[in-house]
Amino acid sequence: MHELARCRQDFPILARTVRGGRPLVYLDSAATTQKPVQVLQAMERYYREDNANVHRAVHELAERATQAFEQARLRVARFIGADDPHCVIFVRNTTEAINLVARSWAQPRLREGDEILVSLMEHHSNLVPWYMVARQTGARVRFAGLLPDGRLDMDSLREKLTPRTRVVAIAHQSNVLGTINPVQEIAELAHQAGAVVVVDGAQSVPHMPVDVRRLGCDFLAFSGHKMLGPTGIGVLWGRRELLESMEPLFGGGEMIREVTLQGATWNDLPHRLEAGTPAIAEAVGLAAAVEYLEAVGMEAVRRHEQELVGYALQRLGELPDVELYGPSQQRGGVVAFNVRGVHAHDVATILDQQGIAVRAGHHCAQPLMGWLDVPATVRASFYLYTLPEEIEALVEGLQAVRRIFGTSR
Ligand code: C6P
Repeated sequence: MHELARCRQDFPILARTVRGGRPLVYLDSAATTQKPVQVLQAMERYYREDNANVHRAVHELAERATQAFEQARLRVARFIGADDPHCVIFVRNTTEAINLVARSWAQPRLREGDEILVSLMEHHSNLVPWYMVARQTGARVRFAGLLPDGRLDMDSLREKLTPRTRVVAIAHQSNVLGTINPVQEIAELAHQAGAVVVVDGAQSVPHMPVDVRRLGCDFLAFSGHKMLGPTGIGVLWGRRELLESMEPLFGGGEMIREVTLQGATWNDLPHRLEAGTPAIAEAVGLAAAVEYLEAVGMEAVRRHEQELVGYALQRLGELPDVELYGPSQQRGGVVAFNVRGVHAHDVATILDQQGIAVRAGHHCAQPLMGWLDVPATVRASFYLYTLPEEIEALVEGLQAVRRIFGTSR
């Protein structure tokens, strides 16, 4: 259980106190993770020593900045098993990555009557962009259903997958239920039906080994800030032929080959999809985060979270008024729950008074809340620096909630 406990000292923020001197218990890593000193130092060093714009000038700093930026691309590509670093497109976050696919790949290709298949557990970032495409093209968004325990209903997915399905867009791991979806199998089915597979890896790439060759998907989207990196940088990986066929969404500097009085032609990948000055220091920070994760080992990260989530489900399951959501197996380090008779926001507020940071609300997954038939849930989410003692603190915090609201029997 304590295999990764030594990591904690790398995260200065975890040593701070909150709410008048209480130790911080940070259980909101699915929203954003904390950053180790290695990432903070890499970014500071970049700004102190190498800062310049990339791909533009010949001076030494420009060369160093360009090299650091492209090294970051290489490192990220290797991390997800991508052979070609040019197929790693730096964007701001998962949301931007999925919107880029929706607008640049899907929108020009889809027609009235075409179908986009998503699941009932999608984050709005993997739903709203598809609604937007549907609105523009007359295509229809369809939903694969869930089994009562919160796993994806594969029969429902097979049933909804038709010759009209052009896109299957699916979360690798739910940010609420923690469910890990069988993306490899889904990709095979989708490809047999002739659809393109977009994987929302926001909650999987940070928490388990992910290899795009093994997944068999066509696009993978994820965010740096959810994997120890800074905000402002995310990744869209795509198959080369698909990325090359995409009309750029943004025009401007760096994405062009030539601009004349008559028009413009586009640069090669990845630049054609990265208009303007990119998030250079953030890419450097993301590379340091990847280096950190690789040193710990993604198998070890996954193991640690499996242990934590098992422990959390057991301990929270012992509280009579707590209703837990999501499957017991094949889930990541996320536990969503409600305390019967108490609104999720009240639970989160009382926990916060004790220094425990959780998220409460619909978690940008309103269709899923509808399926659960609740307005909101509380969510505790873990990472490599989370300790079992913090789960104990959560249990104690929930006992205080039950005392305050008189739910304890
Ligand atoms: N979920 C959460 O607290 P961005 O905001 O673009 O970095 O990530 C969007 C996103 C997409 N898909 C999934 C499965 C996600 O969990 C998220 C972000 C955070 O659950 C913030 S809403």
